[in-house]
Amino acid sequence: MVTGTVTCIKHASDASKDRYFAVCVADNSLGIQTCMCRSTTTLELGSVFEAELDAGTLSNVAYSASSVDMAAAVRDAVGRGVAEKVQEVGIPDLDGITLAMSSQINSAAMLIAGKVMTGAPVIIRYHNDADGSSGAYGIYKCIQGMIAANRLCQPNIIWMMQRGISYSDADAECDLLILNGYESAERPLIIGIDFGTSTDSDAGIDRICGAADVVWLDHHPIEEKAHVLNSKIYVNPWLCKGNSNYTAGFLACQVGKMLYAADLACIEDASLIGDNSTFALKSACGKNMAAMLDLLTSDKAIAFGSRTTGLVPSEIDAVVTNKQKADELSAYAESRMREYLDAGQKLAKRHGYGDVTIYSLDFKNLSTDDSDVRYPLPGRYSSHLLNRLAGGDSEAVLLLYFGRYISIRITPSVSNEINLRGIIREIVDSTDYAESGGGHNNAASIKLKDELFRKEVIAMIIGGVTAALAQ
Ligand SMILES: [Mn+2]
Repeated sequence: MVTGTVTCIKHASDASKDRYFAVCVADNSLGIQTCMCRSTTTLELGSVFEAELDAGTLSNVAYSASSVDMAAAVRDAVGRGVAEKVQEVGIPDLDGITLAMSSQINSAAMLIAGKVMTGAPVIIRYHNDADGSSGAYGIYKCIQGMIAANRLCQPNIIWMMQRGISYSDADAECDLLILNGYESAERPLIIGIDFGTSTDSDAGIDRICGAADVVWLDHHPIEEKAHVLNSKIYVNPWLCKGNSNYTAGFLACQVGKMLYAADLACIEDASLIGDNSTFALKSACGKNMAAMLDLLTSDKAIAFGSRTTGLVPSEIDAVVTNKQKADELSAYAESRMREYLDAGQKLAKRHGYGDVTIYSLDFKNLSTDDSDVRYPLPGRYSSHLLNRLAGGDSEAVLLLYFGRYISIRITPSVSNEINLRGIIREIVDSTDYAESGGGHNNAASIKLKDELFRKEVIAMIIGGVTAALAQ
């Protein structure tokens, strides 16, 4: 016999099927236990009941006169379950930024724990690169650890890989449709990992804020008027004496470890490697993980045979914990990347400027016979190609273009001399054929309304870069 409170109801998409209830069971021996239970008896949100709970199904349900203060029970469980202090990883400059953000990291973890424990719907969106997906995978491992340690059942978490670095009006509409399937005592939660702090997300954020709490874990330079800054919890190293080198995936891992102290060292390093961070340790396991995440997020069909749905962390876990499959995929990724880098090195055009070499390349010239395979993807390939072209310590700029997109990569020492985001902002504001643009100071992109304008825009970027270098 259990006593519980209905804290979330999930409506089955087929009305003839049973409704599902997330139930917080308060019991002296179990503490707080959240379960998605099936019940043939209709229960109301907030009602307190007694019932038999067997294999996820409630039977002999009876409303209970005893009142369970679920809010207090959740506060108590969250308070006991979430660590108070952030963990250090042993890289002093990186740890210093984590410590500076520790109160926000703790607040984010407390909020997530409360939602997870009461079964409220949580939508976690993450950028589809090694950084964003390592953040999702890190949080996933910690939530799984927390569930096991606290004997919770599977919470209502929806994982969504995000193409691009903004939260659009259409994204908000999609999330609202998902949330419509739930009634929950706690407000639903949307978590954004690694997709920018720009006004491009304003419409989506404005729309979702009325229905859900938002936690935003980012490391992109901040556009001051971006509405996402008003999220329930907004965390960004740029606000705490850090910069883009402190990656969003690494940040998400720090939030995760407050929920459960999983060993995320390889995942954290993969996040730093994926975004070319100066903090990257480049450990063997980190490099493997980064290459694997790059491959899986580029084209999940390579590992799973189909790409009809986005990649989710449980799929990442299934691959990385299967040594044979992981080795096979690593070897494939490495040889294919090498082939593309060899070709890119040969075909890139050079525009010398003093000590700095500016390279440009049309990604189309690299495509091979099996053009159905989406690995490597151009944006991420451009980072690898710049590393190859610059070969260690030389200074270089790379413009890689593909269709309407131009991806710009700059080696760290030169990026301090060039206000890349300023150049892009100027082009977007002063022309009517650049649709959008942004990113980091050493890695950014610009999207045109039509490929026709590409030549002109490339000339404008090279003009802006050389003008900055001449100063
Ligand atoms: Mn990132």
